[in-house]
Amino acid sequence: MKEYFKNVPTIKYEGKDSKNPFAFKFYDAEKVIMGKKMKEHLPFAMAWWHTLCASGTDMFGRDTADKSFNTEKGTMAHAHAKVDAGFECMQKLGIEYFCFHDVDLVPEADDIKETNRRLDEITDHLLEKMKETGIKCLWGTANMFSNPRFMNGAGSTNSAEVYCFAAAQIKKALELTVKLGGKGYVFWGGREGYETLLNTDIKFEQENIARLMKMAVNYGRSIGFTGDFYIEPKPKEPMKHQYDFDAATAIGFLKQHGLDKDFKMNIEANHATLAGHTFEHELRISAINGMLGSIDANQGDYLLGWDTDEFPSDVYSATLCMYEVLKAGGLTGGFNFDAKNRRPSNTYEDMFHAFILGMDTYALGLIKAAELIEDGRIDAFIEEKYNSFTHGIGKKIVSNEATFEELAAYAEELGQTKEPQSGRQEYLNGIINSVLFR
Ligand code: XLS
Ligand code: NI
Ligand code: NI
Repeated sequence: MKEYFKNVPTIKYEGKDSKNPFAFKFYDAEKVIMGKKMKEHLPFAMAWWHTLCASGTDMFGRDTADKSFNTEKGTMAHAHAKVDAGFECMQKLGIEYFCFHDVDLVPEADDIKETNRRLDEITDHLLEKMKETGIKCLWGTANMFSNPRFMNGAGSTNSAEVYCFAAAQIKKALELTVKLGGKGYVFWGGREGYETLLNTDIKFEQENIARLMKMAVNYGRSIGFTGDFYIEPKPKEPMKHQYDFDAATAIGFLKQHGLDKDFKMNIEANHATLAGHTFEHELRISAINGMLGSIDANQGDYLLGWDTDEFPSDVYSATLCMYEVLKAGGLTGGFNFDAKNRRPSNTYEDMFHAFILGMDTYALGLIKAAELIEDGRIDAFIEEKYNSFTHGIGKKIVSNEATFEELAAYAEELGQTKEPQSGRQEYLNGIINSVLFR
């Protein structure tokens, strides 16, 4: 068996004092936290597209990283080499899942029938490697944004013909997800949105997207897909207005169209901040609606207005994320590193440094979030804050027994409220720091 990353050993946990660039400092897969192993709390996934396809090309320059894996790019030999390289990468890191778009796996042919044949061939290879290694599929998806035919959208397209190609791609991607035993199926609305109302019928487009999703659910269930469908909200890029702006918007859409029983959210950190929210806000909104499914673990750059898809290094953010995840009782999905190296970090070694950074950041986030929960001061503060609703008139309100007349009479009797209670934000921020940096 060919080894692609010869300079990189199997990555092991060595503890926080280790200076070995190829060791975990915090991610200790077997360590038990709040009754569960770290690797169970953190089912990490490798994103096929960033790890095995993206090579540093941007709007201003071509590839800086070599992802040819000693083959000619755009061939099936290359597609097969990516499978072997991808599994070597995951095995060396102890990553147990991967995520894919259809066209990450094989070069797209001119005829969809040939593309599908290639997909059958490559997924046979994938299945073999999965059996051999125990590595699993977290989720699959169809790329309905790269091909020029989708320039006006996929589910939101003006062309019935293009709509059929979108359906055909989803149908195939669902079949592949079932074949690979994927836990989820993602809809990220790459071109589902618009640039100007002057050429757009939003209502029509959104109804057509819902139709496509309904057909996908029906078909998926009919071929034995029992996992979750996910919407991955994003406010903009590539479109100026993306329909799945944020979790609240996507959840509203799903409820409106009766899709909420089959769908959950796949929340991406960088998309959250692009929407003007914190990552933890998006997680909380999903969780309180029973729709926290999976996470695209990355981070953005607050100085830049686009999806930079950086590997997570911000422990503060990872802690607040894991706080939400632990409080929600964990994810049904996992943590997909939808993240890529910076363009000048162009070697294989950099690839591994990036994953080590990301996995250590989430491990630290998990450790610290568990400590915050055990500390209990935040929970205690929130409980105390809403205390007035646990008895008397407050209790009547939340048990839906109060009337407007009664509440108004209560207010009139008091004449004036007591001093408003402090929100104590600075005190609470201090607690986070004291737990993070002890
Ligand atoms: C792009 C999205 C994409 C999805 C999968 O911004 O994050 O990578 O995760 O289509
Ligand atoms: Ni993204
Ligand atoms: Ni993503």
